[in-house]
Amino acid sequence: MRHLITSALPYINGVKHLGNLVGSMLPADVYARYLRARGHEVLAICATDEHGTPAELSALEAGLPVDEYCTKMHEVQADLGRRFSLSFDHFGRSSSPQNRELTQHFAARLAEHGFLIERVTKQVYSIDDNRFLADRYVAGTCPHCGSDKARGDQCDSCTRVLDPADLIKPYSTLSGSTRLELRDSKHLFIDLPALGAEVRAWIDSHRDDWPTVTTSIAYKWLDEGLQARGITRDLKWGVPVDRPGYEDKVFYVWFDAPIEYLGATKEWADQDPAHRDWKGWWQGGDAVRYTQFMAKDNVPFHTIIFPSTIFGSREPWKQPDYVKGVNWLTYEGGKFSTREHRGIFMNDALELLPSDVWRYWLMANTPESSDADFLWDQFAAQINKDLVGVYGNFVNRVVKFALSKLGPDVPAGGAPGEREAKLYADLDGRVAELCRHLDEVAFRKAMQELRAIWVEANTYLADAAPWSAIKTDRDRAACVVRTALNLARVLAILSAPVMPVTSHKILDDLQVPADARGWPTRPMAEELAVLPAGHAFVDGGLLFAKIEDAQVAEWAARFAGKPA
Ligand code: B3M
Ligand code: ZN
Repeated sequence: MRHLITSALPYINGVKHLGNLVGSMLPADVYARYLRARGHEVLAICATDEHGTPAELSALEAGLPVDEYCTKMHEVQADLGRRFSLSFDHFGRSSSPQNRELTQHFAARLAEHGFLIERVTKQVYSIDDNRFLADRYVAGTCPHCGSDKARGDQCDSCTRVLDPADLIKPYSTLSGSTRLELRDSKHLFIDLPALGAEVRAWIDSHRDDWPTVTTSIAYKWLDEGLQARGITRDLKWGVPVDRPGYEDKVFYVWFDAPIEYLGATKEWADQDPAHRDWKGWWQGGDAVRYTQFMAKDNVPFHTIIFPSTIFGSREPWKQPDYVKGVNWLTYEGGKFSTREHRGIFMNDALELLPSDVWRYWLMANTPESSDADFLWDQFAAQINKDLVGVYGNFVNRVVKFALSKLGPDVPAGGAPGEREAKLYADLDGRVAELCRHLDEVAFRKAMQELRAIWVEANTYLADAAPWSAIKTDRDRAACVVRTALNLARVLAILSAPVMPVTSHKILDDLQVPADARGWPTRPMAEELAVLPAGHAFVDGGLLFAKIEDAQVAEWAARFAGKPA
C-alpha cells in the first residue's frame, strides 16, 4: 500500500510548544515510521504555514522584512524538527512558487465551476497604519459588558462574538491610532452552501471509522448551516489574487495553507522530477491511502472548508481517507501560551532531556478521547517508571549481566524450555495487538501495549533469574541470557517508531546487522533466535537517566510563564 501522510502545518511565527507537537507533527511521524517499518511506501509531508497578518507582525517585531523573517523561522523549525527525529520526506514552505501556482489554480477551478462569489464588504482601514486591519487588530470597548479590551472579532471578558463596527472607541492595536474608517472592499467567497451536500455525504461515509472528535466537529458545522467564506484579504503578504480588480489583495492564509500539502509534494518532486511523481500521490485514487493529523481547532478546515475546495475544483484530487483529530494538551492545568511563554517549547525541551523521552511521554498521553494535562510530577513518575525502571532497566541489566558472567558474545547454552514457550506465546499475541492499534492510529492503546511488552520482558527475566541459575546450571543461565539479548533486539525494533534514537543505539550496541533490523513478522520462537551464539555485542551504557525531584522543581518554576 502507498501511504500519504500530512500533518497540520506549524505556523511560522515562532518555536512550537509540546501541545502543537503532539497534535500533528509527532503522531504523523510515529505513524510514518511504523508504516515504513512494515514495508509500505510512505510519503510524509509537512511545511511551515507562512502567510497572514501574524507573520507580518512577528516580522515587524523582529525588525525583518517578512520574507526574510519566514526564511529564518522556517530554518529554525526545520532544525527543531530534525532534532525531534521528525522524519518528513519533505518539510516545505507555503510561500513557495509551487504553492502560489496551485493556490491560483484552485481558485480558478472554483470560479470556472461557479463556486466563487464576489461581494463588497466593509473593512476597517487605519489611516495612520496605512493598511486594512484584520478584525482582531482592532480593539475598543465592548458594547455588551463594557470591557475596554474587546477585539474586533470577540470580547474575551464576556466571550461575545463581535464585529469591529460594534466597538465603542475603536483603535488600532498596531499603532494605537484612533483614525479608523470603514472602507468598501471587494472580496471573493467560496460558496460552501452549494458544496454542503457533497461534503455531508462524504462525512457520512466516514461516520463510523473516524475519531469522534473529528466527526462531531464536522457535523456541528454542517448542522449549524454553512455560510460562504471569504478567501481573499486586503494584505500584501500572501499568494496574490490573479484577477483584475484584486491587485492589492492576497488569498486568505487558510485558503492557501492546506493547498500547501499538494504544494509541498510538488516542491519535493521538483527536487528530483525524473523519479518523483507528485500527481501520482494526489491523484492516485484508491492505490493511495491518505491520513491527516491535526488538533481539533483545525478540524473544520480539514473536514469542511478544504474538502469543499477539492470537491469544487471538479478534479480528481484525493480527499483524506482518515482524519486523525486530537484534543488539547494542557500544561499544569492551563493553556500552553506562546505569548506568555507558558509551558514547554520544542527548543527548551531539547535542553532538558533527549527527544525520545518527550516523544514517549507525548505519545503515551496523546489527548485522543479527551484533553490531557502535562503535569511535571506525573511526567517524571512515568518516565522513571516506564523508561528508566522497565525498558531501560531490562536492556541495561541483561547486557551487563551477560558481559560480566558469560563473556563478550551471545552465549550458546541449553535449548529453550517451558518458560520460553510461554514468553513466545505472550509476545506473539501482544505484538499482534500493538500492530492492530498502530494500524488503527490508536496511540494511547499502542503505547500501553508497548509498555506491556517491556513489562513482559522484565517479568521473563525475573522469573528465569539467570543470576540464580548460573550458580547451579550454566547452560540454563546461558539460554536465558541468549533469549533476553534477542528480546532486547525485538524491543528496540518495536519501540523504534516512537523512540528512534534509543532503538538505533540499542541495535548498534548489539551489533545487529542491517538485514536483522526489520519489523518482527515471524513467530517469536524464530525472532528470538536471530542473534546466534557467538554474536558479539558491547555495553553502550545507561539508556535513560532518572529524573530527580530537584530537577522537576527547577523546571516547573522555569516554565510557569510570565505575563506577556
Ligand atoms: N497553521 C495551525 C495553527 O497555526 C495552522 C494549520 C494549517 S494546516 C493546513 O494553528
Ligand atoms: Zn464584552
